[in-house]
Amino acid sequence: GDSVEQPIFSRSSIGTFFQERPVLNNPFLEDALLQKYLSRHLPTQALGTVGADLAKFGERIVREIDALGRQCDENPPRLQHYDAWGCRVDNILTCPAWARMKEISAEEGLVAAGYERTYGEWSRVYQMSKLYLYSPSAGLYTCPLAMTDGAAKVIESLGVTRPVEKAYRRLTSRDPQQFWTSGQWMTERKGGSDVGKVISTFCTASGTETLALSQADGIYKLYGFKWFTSATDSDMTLTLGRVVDVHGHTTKGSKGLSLFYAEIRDQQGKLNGIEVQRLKDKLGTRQVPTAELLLDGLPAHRISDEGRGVASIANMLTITRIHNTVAAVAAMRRIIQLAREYATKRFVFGKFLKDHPLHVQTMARMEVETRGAFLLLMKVCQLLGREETGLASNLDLHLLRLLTPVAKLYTGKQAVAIVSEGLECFGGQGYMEDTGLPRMLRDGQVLSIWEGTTNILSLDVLRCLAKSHGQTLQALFTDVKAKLTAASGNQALVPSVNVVDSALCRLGQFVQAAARRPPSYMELAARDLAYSLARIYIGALLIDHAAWEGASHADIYAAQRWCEQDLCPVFTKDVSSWYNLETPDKDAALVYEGSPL
Ligand code: UCC
Ligand code: FAD
Repeated sequence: GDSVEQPIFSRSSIGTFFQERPVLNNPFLEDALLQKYLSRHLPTQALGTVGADLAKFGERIVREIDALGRQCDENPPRLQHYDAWGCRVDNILTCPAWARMKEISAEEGLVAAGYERTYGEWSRVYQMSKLYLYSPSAGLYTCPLAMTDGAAKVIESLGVTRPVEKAYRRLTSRDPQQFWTSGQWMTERKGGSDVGKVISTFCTASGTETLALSQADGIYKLYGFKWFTSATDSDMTLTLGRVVDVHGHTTKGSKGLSLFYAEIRDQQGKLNGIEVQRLKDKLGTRQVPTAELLLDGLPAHRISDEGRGVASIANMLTITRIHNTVAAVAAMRRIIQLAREYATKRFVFGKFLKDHPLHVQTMARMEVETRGAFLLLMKVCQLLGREETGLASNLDLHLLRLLTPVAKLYTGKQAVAIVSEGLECFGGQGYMEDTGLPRMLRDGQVLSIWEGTTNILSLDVLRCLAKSHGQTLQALFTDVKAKLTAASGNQALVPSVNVVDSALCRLGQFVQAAARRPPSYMELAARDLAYSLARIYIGALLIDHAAWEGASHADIYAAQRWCEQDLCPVFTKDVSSWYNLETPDKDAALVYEGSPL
């Protein structure tokens, strides 16, 4: 046996082995797919500057930003209700790292880049690529940035005129002294998903109860209670309220909602008719202050036509849902980046983790999911960029509308699964808070809840299919078909092309059959339909990427592996028994068995 000369576990001696920790390297330089995507799509002149900027930013993330993100996590915001002299102040106190993130966001143009449009139709791809590198190190500063971007988009679409001209300039500024962030206050106690409808025998008032009282000078004062308001330390907000007419009446339902712009603090820095009830005690996203607010005469400008609140804020939802997708895909990519690095250092059963085929298979499965999600994200960003530079075809516009909720709902769920698997790649250490890893899972869980839950977004998919009378779906079919046709000459991809083609065909048959059923049928199918669209479209994107001349064997392999899974869940289940009229009762009986209800 081994001869032991000196005891290594005694008194202050705690052993000689310490596991090498995972190290974060430049996330841009280690992201083969992002680099390949940019070299394939960006015009040559843009590629040089964009690539250099992303490489430099990647370095800044490693050197400076990642540590700031950790500090935001370790020093969550606090609410100070009263000052030392007993005056009510409702100060939300954030840490210096959070303030620094605001400066960095301005300096790096993390919102501005989307509006400067330096790279034409590729400007959104550039901006979102930057946010994608930033997100896992950002200490959730991406949350206010998402809403800031959304607010700028709403203002741009409604017109950059008084009273929101100044706000637009500040939201899109690169000057840290000028830069503003915005909130998005939609949710009230009666409804987050349902901000407007709620008209039933159980409930007479509508989801949003905030009242907007018109003032002599043309502005309004808002009275209400906002149940969730994130990044409440923002400078301004967009919010919904119900205008009270001269007779003291409001219009019920969504048709009574208008969109308002409000500045949160006055010239002296005091809250403008707002009381902060409390900060939320959250599972994750603890870096971000999320508050409950009493609006007690908040001065606000109505910026939509009366009753067009929901439709007007929809532009904000599109942008924040894309940011949500960025956050989801970025979390997946980061956990894989760290896990594969760790696998070169952790030595078990006589070899490094990277030499255990079963462990590598686990990471390969995560990688395939992440690649698919990444290509879907980039497609949506590309479409947004085309729309904003007037280059979008009708097909592009339909695809943007459809793929935005599809990407948000699909990647939100994927992120939780992949990050959870990713934590396991570190064994017990993946569960230890001070590694910084568990935070990723806690923060990931919100991605399927805020900005529209999975079911709400599945219903949004149905809404846009219905509103376009099938044209949106047709656009997706046309685009998938074109990608498959272009790739069909590549022998290695033929089986994958056939699988996606037949899934698309089944989806078409399903939708045709569903059109002859009552609407309740489609409602029950909504989530499976959204998943089918996501999986089929991602399959087409992976194939399209793999068929590109610059693609690697790994790109081809990723496409093949994706296509091994069930791409069309809506069809492969016994649909006639799953989505029919008896199902809700059977589901309810199953769920409520044993419950007193
Ligand atoms: O959660 C929040 C902030 C979290 C912090 C920020 C994180 C950002 C990500 C960061 C990553 C790190 S803010 C709260 C978010 N809340 C939601 O997402 C609400 C979820 N609920 C829905 O989306 C519902 O579908 C509603 C509220 C939109 C449903 O309302 P209605 O009143 O039932 O809607 P209608 O009647 O169907 O539609 C009203 C109008 C229609 O237009 P018109 O009147 O012209 O026919 C719709 O076509 O709004 C239009 N519309 C849309 N248009 C509705 N949804 C959309 C859409 N998605 N795109 C375009
Ligand atoms: P509910 O609508 O009560 O949903 C409960 C469940 O019912 C969900 O599973 C949902 O999918 C399902 N469901 C609801 N309706 C249907 C339907 N028609 N068919 C099938 N299933 C359905 N909001 C803001 O406005 N601003 C913010 O800054 C903000 N920040 C947030 C921060 C955090 C950390 C969190 C967790 C939430 C935040 N929210 C914010 C609120 C968030 O947007 C809502 O909580 C979310 O949209 C869900 O709304 P709800 O809570 O009313 O859930």
